[in-house]
Amino acid sequence: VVPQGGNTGLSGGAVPDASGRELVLALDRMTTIRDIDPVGLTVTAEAGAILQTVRDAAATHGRDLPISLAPQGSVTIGGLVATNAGGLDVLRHGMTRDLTLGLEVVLPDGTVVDGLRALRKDNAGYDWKQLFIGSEGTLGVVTAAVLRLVPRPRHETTALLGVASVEDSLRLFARAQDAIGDALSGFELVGRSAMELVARHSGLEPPIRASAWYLLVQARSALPGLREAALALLENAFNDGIAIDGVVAESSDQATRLWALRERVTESEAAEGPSVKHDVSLPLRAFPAFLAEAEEALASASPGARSVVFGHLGDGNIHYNVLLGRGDEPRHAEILNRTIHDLVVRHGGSISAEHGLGQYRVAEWRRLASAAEVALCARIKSCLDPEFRLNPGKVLPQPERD
Ligand code: 2HG
Ligand code: ZN
Repeated sequence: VVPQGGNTGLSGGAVPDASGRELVLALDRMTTIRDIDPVGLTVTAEAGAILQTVRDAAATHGRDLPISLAPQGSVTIGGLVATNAGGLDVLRHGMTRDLTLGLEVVLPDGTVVDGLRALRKDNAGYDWKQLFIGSEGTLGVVTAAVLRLVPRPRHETTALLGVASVEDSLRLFARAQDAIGDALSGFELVGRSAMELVARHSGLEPPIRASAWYLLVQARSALPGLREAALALLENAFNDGIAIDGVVAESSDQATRLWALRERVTESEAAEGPSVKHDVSLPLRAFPAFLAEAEEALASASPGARSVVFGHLGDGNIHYNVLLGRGDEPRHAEILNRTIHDLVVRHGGSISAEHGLGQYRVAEWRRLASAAEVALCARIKSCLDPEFRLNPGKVLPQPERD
């Protein structure tokens, strides 16, 4: 049984195999928003409810569910929880796990476990819901969730900056933390090649000078003064030679246009051709060395391949995607994939920051994770789903079938 949400995942976690023995379990008729508590700041919604719909419903109370993903018109609550989705609001509000207060789950044996408690403090027993968040439908089917809401921030500012190096990007991140403090809500990176794809396939150009790297810096708060803080950040960065060029949005329309430069990378990359995706996280200080080594490895593995680098630098998560060169074969993609992942592990990182293992990363995780970690996960699986009824072959390799 393969549970499926909005079908927007990038790791094949909701895709059945072609054996003819797998059933897709669509939850798209469970769309009820069962409750919104604008004072207690919670929403209780069923698995098939669409993220955009839930955000719109929360907005009528002046509240927001702070999860932003480009395909939010298709993404479902069940899919968000099952994959512990990240997105563009993680810097401030964490991943879906950090927003999940309660779950209703159906176990592989049919037991319905009702843990839909809208409580911030609940230390009664094991916190079992954590097992299902990010389990990619392999341990149980999430049918409803209680998620945290936040007050909708009244003030918001977005800046786009051009910088010459990743080192300078990290310097700027430290400065933005100092200048903007808790209001810093986004720190995203787009490399030159990714920006060029957005121009070519989406027709959008950054309104600043061409740079090796672009940074989108966002601040949100109930209190005013953000624009002034962003302008001061920019000015100091120019004066100290850290930023090459930059602009602070003057209206929410302009901010939306700046964010489109970031949000449309994935579709522009797809329009360019097939790519190998690497969704990696690293300690921030490891990024300069990792990127330099990855570019070297890329050049020797396949001279025609091009990297498309972008992502959530403030969260320590970038998408190091590679467009294959003409004449590259599947074996080139495989070698590249391994080489990049080896580098990630050497620098203390993870080969899946926010996209999960699904089916595409299972073998790589098995190759690189410690035997003890894999065995522990296998024990959890066999305890809850000994017959591999749920989403076989995802996260953990599927045992041989008769
Ligand atoms: C994003 O950050 C998504 O835009 C998609 O996680 C990343 O296309 C990708 O590799
Ligand atoms: Zn991402």
